[in-house]
Amino acid sequence: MANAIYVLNGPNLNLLGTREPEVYGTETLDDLKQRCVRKAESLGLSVDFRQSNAEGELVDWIQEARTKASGLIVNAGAYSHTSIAMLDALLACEVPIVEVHLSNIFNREPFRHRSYISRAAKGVICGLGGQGYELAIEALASAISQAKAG
Ligand code: CA2
Repeated sequence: MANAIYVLNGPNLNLLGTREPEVYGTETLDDLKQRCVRKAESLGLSVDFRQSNAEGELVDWIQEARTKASGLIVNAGAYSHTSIAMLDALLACEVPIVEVHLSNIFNREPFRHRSYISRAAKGVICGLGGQGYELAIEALASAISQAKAG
């Protein structure tokens, strides 16, 4: 897929829209996917949107993105706060990376304040719900076109 942006979602994000709307909003994962597809299309890009509850599968997809994607958006869910394996895979991935969280991880429990994977990200967006994914796509579109120009 030329100019594809991979959007990788981690554990439990398949439950969006079913519980905890005060934290995660009312949009389902499929709603988020539609938002991303529309935003990417408006910028001449395409999106490969995926979710997994398995850390190893997410690592495999990050490795795949190294050669198949022009940019990567990752909401690693709770693995953000635990996974050095995902960090290592992201550090090996030479495409621009934006980390997104629906909730503001800094006004929640202290264990959510640290994300291991932020070290590999060009930028981090949190607390803006689904809009954060759209902003991440805009940021990647700029990074991709700058890389092409340079
Ligand atoms: O705010 C985010 O996007 C998070 O990445 C979501 C993770 C959480 O562990 C991170 O600290 C922050 C949890 C996703 C769980 O999503 C659910 C959605 C609806 C119902 C239950 C869980």
